[in-house]
Amino acid sequence: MSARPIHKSLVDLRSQHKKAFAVLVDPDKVSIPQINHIANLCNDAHVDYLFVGGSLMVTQHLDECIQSFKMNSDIPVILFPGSPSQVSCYADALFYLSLISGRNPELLIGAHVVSAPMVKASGLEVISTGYMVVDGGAATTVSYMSHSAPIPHDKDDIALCTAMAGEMQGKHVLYVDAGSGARQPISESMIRRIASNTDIPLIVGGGITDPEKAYLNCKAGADVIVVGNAIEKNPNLIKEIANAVHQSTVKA
Ligand code: 1GP
Repeated sequence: MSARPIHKSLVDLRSQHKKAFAVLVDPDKVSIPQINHIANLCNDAHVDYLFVGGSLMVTQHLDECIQSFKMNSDIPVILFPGSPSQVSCYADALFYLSLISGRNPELLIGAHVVSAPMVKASGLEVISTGYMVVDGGAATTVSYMSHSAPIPHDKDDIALCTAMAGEMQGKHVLYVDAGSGARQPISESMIRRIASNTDIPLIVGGGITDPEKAYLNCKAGADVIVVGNAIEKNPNLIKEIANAVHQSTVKA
């Protein structure tokens, strides 16, 4: 088996023209019975990844959340941390996020220096991630917390150059995010520009609320679609969006 199985699975998506669906869970917003229910829905829908993370982490049950999910599902769990403290050795991998769209040194390297010993000791698979926040039409938590302006929604060129820089810096993947609950998700034209000019896996999320948008994003070149907020409101969307994402592979 690959020494970095999760990273390999993401790279394989692009080379095999497959699309994946990731459900994002914020431990602050789910109880343990709810996470068990989500695990069952994810299993039924053949969800590809569970992303776990939140901007704040007010509650202390990150480990418990992941352990409960793992007791009910074999779906890989990847940490999507909002802060350096959000590390759990029960996950399979961690997005080591560098906010390359921002100009806050703390989120480019500072927090990484602080968390490096803890991350190393966790034994987690580390996925170096070029994290790009794009204006989603609402003041999202990530923009506020990061003290960074997002990339303007219609500036595909800036997004493309940022993505190219991330790739050339050696990031393993790109995560382009309009922010949780964004009013305007990432445009298909921005996804198309980035996907057709970079070769590393492209993860897209923020404000995706329906299967049609997920499908169109895949067609535009996203390799992984992430949905959190909409699923919190309507867990039945898990199956609908998973089907749309996987269908986009079939009709390549
Ligand atoms: C946010 O990309 C994720 O960081 C998902 O966004 O919660 O709007 O689906 P939503």
